[in-house]
Amino acid sequence: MTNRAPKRALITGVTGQDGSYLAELLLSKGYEVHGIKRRSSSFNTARVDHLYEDVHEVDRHFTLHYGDMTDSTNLIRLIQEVQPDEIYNLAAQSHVHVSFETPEYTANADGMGTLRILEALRILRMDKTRFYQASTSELYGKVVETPQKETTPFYPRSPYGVAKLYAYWITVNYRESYGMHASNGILFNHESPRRGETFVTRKITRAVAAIAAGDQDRLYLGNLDSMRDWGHARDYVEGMWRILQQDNPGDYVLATGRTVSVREFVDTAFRVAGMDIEWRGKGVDERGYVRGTDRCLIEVDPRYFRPTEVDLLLGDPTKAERELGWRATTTLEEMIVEMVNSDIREHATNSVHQRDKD
Ligand code: NDP
Ligand code: GDR
Repeated sequence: MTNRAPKRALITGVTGQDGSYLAELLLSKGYEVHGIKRRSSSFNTARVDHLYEDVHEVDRHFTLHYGDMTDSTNLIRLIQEVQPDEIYNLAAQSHVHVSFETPEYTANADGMGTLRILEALRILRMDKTRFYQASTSELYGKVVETPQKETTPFYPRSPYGVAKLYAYWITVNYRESYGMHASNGILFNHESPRRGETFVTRKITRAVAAIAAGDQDRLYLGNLDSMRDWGHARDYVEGMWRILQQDNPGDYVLATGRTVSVREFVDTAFRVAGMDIEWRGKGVDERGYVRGTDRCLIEVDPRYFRPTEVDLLLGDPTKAERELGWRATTTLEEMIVEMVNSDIREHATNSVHQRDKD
């Protein structure tokens, strides 16, 4: 029997929600995993600290390198040094609302950053390396067709969506121009206890924990009517890996096929902690009360509205089911229970107070 060398993967954005779950998955499959982390004035590796291996260990499976999507020289050198079999490009300024405040940086990191990696592979003539691009349901933006599938026309509605549109097409173009194994995963929203604190799901579950503990009075939210197709990040990183195991590259929607409003997410999350929400009022005056009382827990704050909104996302994962054998297995309710319970535990240990967050 021959001992094959382990596959080597490079993950950009390894310190993020998806990067941490993907690193765990690849390590469990015997990969040697390399991740790119940004220099920061404070620690930014909390999500992968449990995977850390001492730099002095000889046979290491998990290695972090400093890098940035805005620095081509760094990306070219790292790709040359690591010689990965697979690259997962997850790094991005990923907050839609923030992208209206930092449009140029978002274009640079999310759009040009993708080009930099593809171009590095071309310059280095690494035509065997497979490339995964973290594309997004934000490409669909304004509703043209539901459910949204691989053939649905794109109409992004934010600087983030537009930057990711460039990244999507440059990935397709390098595949077609140079025969690269370059694929897009068009992933619908996916969450987890590791979700960034300013995305709406985590903002809600953290607030539930703080309100339940008596440390917060009210949760301020923006558009309660937005509809999202929410899955669990753990399921979605499995789909990313499957996309790169295909003989041929391609573009795949990963979604649950179910959509609910922000309001319904709030209802379920508060119910998990034993609070039943009753909605009164309309538009910006809508409020959420503890049922049958005058105790107001949720208020709309227009500062969280976006200049242009994505009203409805609902994905059709048929192609991924058929070709990848992939399916989202965690239900929304299971995920909300996991997130709320995790935040209740975290709140008890940190007693961190939730305040006005984006
Ligand atoms: P996160 O925001 O949790 O993680 C983003 C990662 O990118 C972090 O590791 C962050 O580093 C890193 N990063 C940001 N800017 C740079 C930069 N200039 N150079 C190097 N690294 C950088 O995102 P998710 O894990 O949720 O998402 C992963 C990818 O998938 C993103 O590209 C996102 O746009 C995309 N996506 C996400 C979906 C979701 O629902 N989660 C759905 C569809 C697509 P740091 O930790 O230092 O901030
Ligand atoms: P999204 O996620 O924009 O879909 O992008 P987010 O959780 O930020 O917003 C979802 C919806 O909730 C509405 N909303 C609020 N959003 C935030 N952040 N804060 C609030 O207080 C609030 N109130 C209501 C938003 O208007 C929106 O309609 C996520 C990111 O992970 C992207 O990187 C990814 O590409 C897409 O999902 C798919």
